[in-house]
Amino acid sequence: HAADAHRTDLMTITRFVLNEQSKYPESRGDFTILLNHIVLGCKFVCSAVNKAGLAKLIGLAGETNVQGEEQKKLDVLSNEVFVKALVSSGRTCILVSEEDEEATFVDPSKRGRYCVVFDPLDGSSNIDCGVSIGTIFGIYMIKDNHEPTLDDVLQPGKQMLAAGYCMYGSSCTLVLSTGEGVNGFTLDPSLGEFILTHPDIKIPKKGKIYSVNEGNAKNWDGPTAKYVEKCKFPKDGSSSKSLRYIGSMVADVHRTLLYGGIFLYPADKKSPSGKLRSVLYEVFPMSFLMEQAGGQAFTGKQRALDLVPTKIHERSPIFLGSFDDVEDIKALYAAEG
Ligand code: AHM
Ligand code: MG
Repeated sequence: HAADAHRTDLMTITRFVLNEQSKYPESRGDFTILLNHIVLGCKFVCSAVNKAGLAKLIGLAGETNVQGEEQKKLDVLSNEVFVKALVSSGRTCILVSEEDEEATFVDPSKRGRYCVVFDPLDGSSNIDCGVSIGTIFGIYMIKDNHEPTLDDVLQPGKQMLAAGYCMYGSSCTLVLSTGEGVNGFTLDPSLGEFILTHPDIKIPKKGKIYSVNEGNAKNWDGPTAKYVEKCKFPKDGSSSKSLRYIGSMVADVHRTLLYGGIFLYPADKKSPSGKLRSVLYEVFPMSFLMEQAGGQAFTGKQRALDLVPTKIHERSPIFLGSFDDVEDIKALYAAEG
């Protein structure tokens, strides 16, 4: 059809969220405004990431610019962009960023009821070789009009109102859940708008891919080692799984969500609370999305979203993905006792 050549009824992310929020009569548009500011941050970072290679080529990175200021590293720049966008939304009260040791308490004059936890640019060590990187975020709301404290963000992931990530890859994709399923939007660079391209994402019940840094195998615990062995040498006659590991959590989780399978960042004998993944701004948002898409997320001990963090930069092992695949690793940990 000629008419199909130009889609004229575009579902932008703003329109989508406005529609969703209008189901709640008490909604005053605050969430939509907050989300618009997050989207702005994502567009800014997308544009900066796309220019990163060029900046290097013309000798900007790490050097001083015309104003005599040192060129900011992209992760530092991204953090500043998100902090400013979130504060200026007038809808936030507490911000927790991977880049900042302390939480930011928003000035009372600009305060709202949302708390945002985020990793502004995850996987930034991948920038120089052009591998996909991303922003991850989770959103809580403080209960009543009390003075915000850290306890408002030290909440289990199941209390999140919304979570999402933006992947800066071959295209710029924003995946979002407000607790009613998962939807994916792709940035149309010519419009500067995120358009709904992946409505109601459901993760396959079982997948054919496992994703883990196998270089750490010597430090794995029994259940993880057994699970990966089973992926490679299944004893039940099923075919072995493929290994895919990008080393960029957003990209590895995005593939897992769309194609199915399992992503593992297991415990490590050498550093039991060592690198692992951050609870607030990595484990919780990704687990929230997985569950909303019909998958599961497990820490090795419990449902990931039940974890109660005791500090803002707390870390945890994580196993997430297709329902049946996570079920298998849960069984191995249960057998261990
Ligand atoms: P970063 O926080 O230093 O940017 O690293 C985060 C990245 C994640 O995106 C990815 O899942 C993980 O580090 C990979 O870690 P490893 O190199 O241990 O496999
Ligand atoms: Mg990170």
